[in-house]
Amino acid sequence: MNSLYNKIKPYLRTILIDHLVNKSLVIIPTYNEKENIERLIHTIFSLPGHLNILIVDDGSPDGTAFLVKGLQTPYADRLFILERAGKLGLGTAYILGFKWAIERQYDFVFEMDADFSHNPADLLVLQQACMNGADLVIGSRYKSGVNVVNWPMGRVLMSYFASVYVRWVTGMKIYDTTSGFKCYRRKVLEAIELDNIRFKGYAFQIEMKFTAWKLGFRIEEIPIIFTDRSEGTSKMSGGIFNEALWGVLRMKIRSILRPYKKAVQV
Ligand SMILES: Nc1nc2c(ncn2[C@@H]2O[C@H](COP(=O)(O)OP(=O)(O)O)[C@@H](O)[C@H]2O)c(=O)[nH]1
Ligand SMILES: [Mg+2]
Repeated sequence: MNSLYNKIKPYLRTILIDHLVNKSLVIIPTYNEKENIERLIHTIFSLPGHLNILIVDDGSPDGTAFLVKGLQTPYADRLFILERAGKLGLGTAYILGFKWAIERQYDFVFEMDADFSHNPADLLVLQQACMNGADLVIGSRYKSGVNVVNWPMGRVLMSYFASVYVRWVTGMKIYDTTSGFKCYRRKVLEAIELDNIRFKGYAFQIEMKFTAWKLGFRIEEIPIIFTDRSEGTSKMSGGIFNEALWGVLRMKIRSILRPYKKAVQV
């Protein structure tokens, strides 16, 4: 808790002031995260400021949604949950969450995993970068070296070279193109045609960044340390990797045939 405090200390004053005027929502998609979800919710709510949380659970058989609903009494009006009947994928879970956030006029909207791979204290670092003027802030594993802890070497190499490949195909100057730890200003989500976002897994993360970049939004990468989950199991599969491999090429070709209308004048 002490190191958490030291990390957020420099941001404390601005965060407390900004939280009086801004509304922030952390969207967390879950599928079988009973080992992590309660501790994560408590940790986020222990941060300074007034972050709200929206869980999008896909009918987790392990009862994740039940645990979340149990916390809605102590955290009334800060903790929300959307439930879908079955495992429909990360991408559509986020799209549902984004629409929910836009309807309720949240100013800052985060994407975050449920498994503590993303350090909750970094939420404040990402938000601060948004407050300093960025439209989309990415928590980046590859901005300064390779900051991944506890992943097998094969998975690190696959993820790193996937990012290199995406940079090469798309031309985006982003090091961590598949990162799922982000903070959006609402206007970015409003400008993206969410119903046209097609992909579900890692490719969803790429497509959101690519679209924001094509629309001319200001994107910033902040180095973070990503630590593999110590509880529960990964839900990512080979199919999701293939979607990214071929999907990026298709996405690039589509963008040439159907150019994006800039939301931002540069
Ligand atoms: N709602 C929902 N959440 C999902 C789905 N697949 C994965 N998740 C969540 O997405 C986050 C990232 O998944 P994870 O298994 O940790 O992927 P990895 O870190 O790439 O191995 C976690 O919070 C998962 O619970 C899904 O189909 N639906
Ligand atoms: Mg994970």
